[in-house]
Amino acid sequence: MKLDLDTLAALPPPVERPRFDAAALRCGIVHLGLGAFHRAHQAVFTDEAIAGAGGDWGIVSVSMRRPAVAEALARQDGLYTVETLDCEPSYRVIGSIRRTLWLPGASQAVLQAIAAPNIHVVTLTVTETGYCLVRDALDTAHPDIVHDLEHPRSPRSAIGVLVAALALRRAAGGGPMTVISCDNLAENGARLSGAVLSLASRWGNRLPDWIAAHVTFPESVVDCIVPAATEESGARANRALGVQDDASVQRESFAQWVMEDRFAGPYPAWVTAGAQIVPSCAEYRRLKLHVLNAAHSALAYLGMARGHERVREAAADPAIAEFLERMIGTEIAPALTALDVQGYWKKTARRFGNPMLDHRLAQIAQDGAAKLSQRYSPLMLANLRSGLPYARMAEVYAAWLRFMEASGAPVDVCGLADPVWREPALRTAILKAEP
Ligand code: CS2
Repeated sequence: MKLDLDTLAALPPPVERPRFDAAALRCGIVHLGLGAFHRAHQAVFTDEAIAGAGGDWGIVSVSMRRPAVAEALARQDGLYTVETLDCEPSYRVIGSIRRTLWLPGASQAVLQAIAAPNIHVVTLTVTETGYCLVRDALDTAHPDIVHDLEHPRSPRSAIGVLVAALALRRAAGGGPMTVISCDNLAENGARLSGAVLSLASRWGNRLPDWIAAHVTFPESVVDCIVPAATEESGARANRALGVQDDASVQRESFAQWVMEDRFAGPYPAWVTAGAQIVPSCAEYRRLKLHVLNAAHSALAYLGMARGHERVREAAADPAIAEFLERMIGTEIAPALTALDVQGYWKKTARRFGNPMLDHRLAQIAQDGAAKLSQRYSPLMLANLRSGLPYARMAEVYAAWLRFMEASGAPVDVCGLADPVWREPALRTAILKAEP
């Protein structure tokens, strides 16, 4: 027996079920990037918003690369379990994802979904590298962008999808739309809109003007620790449900979603689900990116070098704990003036220590060049200019370089877009840092 709309009603009582009629729900959102984070975060906020305030806010969720999750969810009528790992694990079936698509197999359906009049919001989790940026501008040499320039109507990148879909929406006389990046990039809304407008300018016909007049790209800050699902976490969910779920995810109980108040049209009652809609995300983003995410990357590279496998093990290593305390106290906090860095870090360190979470350092170590350039680079440049220390931040870059070397992929620092490599003092500090 598998999880689907037929088996939903018979799930054992401790398992929470959607508090709305999932079968009758219509869609109002398209999401690009059907990974575990989306299922554990935006889809849960949306599920809660629908339960609390109603509305046709089902999600059409698009898998950008691999078909497996889209197919598993399709077999399960879009239903899947979120396992929340606090003192006691708890299980909740989410009903907000109503339709799944696999971009390479259904690009026309994806574009039509975004252009449809019932869709008011597009959200994205396509990772730092999915924006195809180089030095903050669209990388027109990126293979996916090269492809999308040649085949604009069957795009491969998230940027290409948005541009083609917005062209279609305009042609259909479609209404305004809000596009929300949910990735860990500074000013993710402005970066996304810059990339979209830049690609749209290749379409001619004043498409950028139409986009500028009809589409907004609010900044958003997302936070929830979502270790990749494992065989064990899948088996725990199946045991709790008593039926098979091939798309379950695990996460911590904490979740935050802060959005800049710049909506072009209607959107779900996410605030009733605990999201914050604020005039500016800057302070939330600075703490999240330069404290939590920065510490995560440090734990990944320093921790793996010392033989650790999981975040909580690396965080409990006294040498690493002291390194983090000092880096945050003497290099990061002074750069983030007027923010309660120490208070935020205390709470974050507790989350990292969660004994129930098996968050693997190797997961965080992925895409290091893009992550470090967001998490550390702006602070290192700022500290260099204002005479503040940056040696420990440089050590994290050095640990990343050694990690790459050990994995057989040595890095040509001169070829990297991150501006730290173009500052001789920073480059020297990194290359000279001892293990
Ligand atoms: C992590 C993030 O994998 C990583 O790089 O730092 O995914 C982190 O777990 C989330 O941003 C927490 O909200």
